[in-house]
Amino acid sequence: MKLIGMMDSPYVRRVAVSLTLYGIEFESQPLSVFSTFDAFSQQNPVVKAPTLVLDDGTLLMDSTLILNYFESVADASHTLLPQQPLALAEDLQLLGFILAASEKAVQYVYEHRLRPAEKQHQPWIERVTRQLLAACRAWEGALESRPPGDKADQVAVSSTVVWTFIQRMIPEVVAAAEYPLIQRVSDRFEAQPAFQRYPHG
Ligand SMILES: N[C@@H](CCC(=O)N[C@@H](CS)C(=O)NCC(=O)O)C(=O)O
Repeated sequence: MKLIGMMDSPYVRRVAVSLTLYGIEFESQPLSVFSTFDAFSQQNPVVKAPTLVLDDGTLLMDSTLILNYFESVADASHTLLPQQPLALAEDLQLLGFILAASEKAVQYVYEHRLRPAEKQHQPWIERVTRQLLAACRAWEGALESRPPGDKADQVAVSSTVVWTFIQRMIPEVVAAAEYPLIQRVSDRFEAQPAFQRYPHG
């Protein structure tokens, strides 16, 4: 099984860390969707990271779809989401905020790094920034009533890798001091072996 994509992507990293926690062996192939576009396209013509190639050649894309598959085949002691419907809905709500923050942060980065300065569209940047900060506020608020326990679950994984991505890429946009709970979760889990095995970058 091969996981294609670089660990500077919060989506690739959430899959790598989650697979490790599920106890699943895989080969990491750190191809870039930008600097190695052609090599990536030979693995997946759509060039989306993460791409996961199962041993029988089945190609899975999108971190949440990949994790859906492994969550459904994981044994009960290794699942990363709750089974009970109310607890599951609460976690999925929180993951929605985290993934929205991730998407908006990636859009912000692409707008600034991939577009020439004269083609950047300020109203779009302001819209994305507003959505990003709204998602971070909701994420911080949700962690207050649902702090992760000692064992890493999907909320802990996604919260940690997305926060590290945001703080490495655009700390000037999302001030860490305003989100102490998210920061605390990230500090705690980044020190754990599954996260250290696949560091950001
Ligand atoms: N919703 C997707 C987002 C994946 C995504 O946007 N990946 C970026 C890398 S961080 C990518 O493939 N960018 C290249 C492109 O979209 O062309 C997921 O959860 O996997």
